Amino acid sequence: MTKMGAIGMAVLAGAMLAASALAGELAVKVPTMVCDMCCDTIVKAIKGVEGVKAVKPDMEKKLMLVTVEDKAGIQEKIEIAVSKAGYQANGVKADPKAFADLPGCCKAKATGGK
Ligand SMILES: [Cu+2]
Repeated sequence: MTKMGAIGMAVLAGAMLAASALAGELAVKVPTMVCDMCCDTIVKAIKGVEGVKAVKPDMEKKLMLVTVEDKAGIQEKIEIAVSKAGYQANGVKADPKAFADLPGCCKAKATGGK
């Protein structure tokens, strides 16, 4: 690599680092997720939040790994979106009305695991 090439690469790496300073991954606990249907519903709800880039579910740990553009203030928005979809997110309980509309299988197991 030429000297100029090396400098160019360093500048590029620095710029990328600066741009992603606030970006990152959040782990959102969704303890009432029991099946693939729950999973789909929650993923869709989180994807609807502005600034969310990707959602990776972890069924076993009952977690949603959310990649965001900017971490500032977004966790709350995600928690509310999940709650409105009928599921608990971290310490935020599911919205009762949304929960009532969930398919029976998801509901029965969710209430059992209080
Ligand atoms: Cu379910």
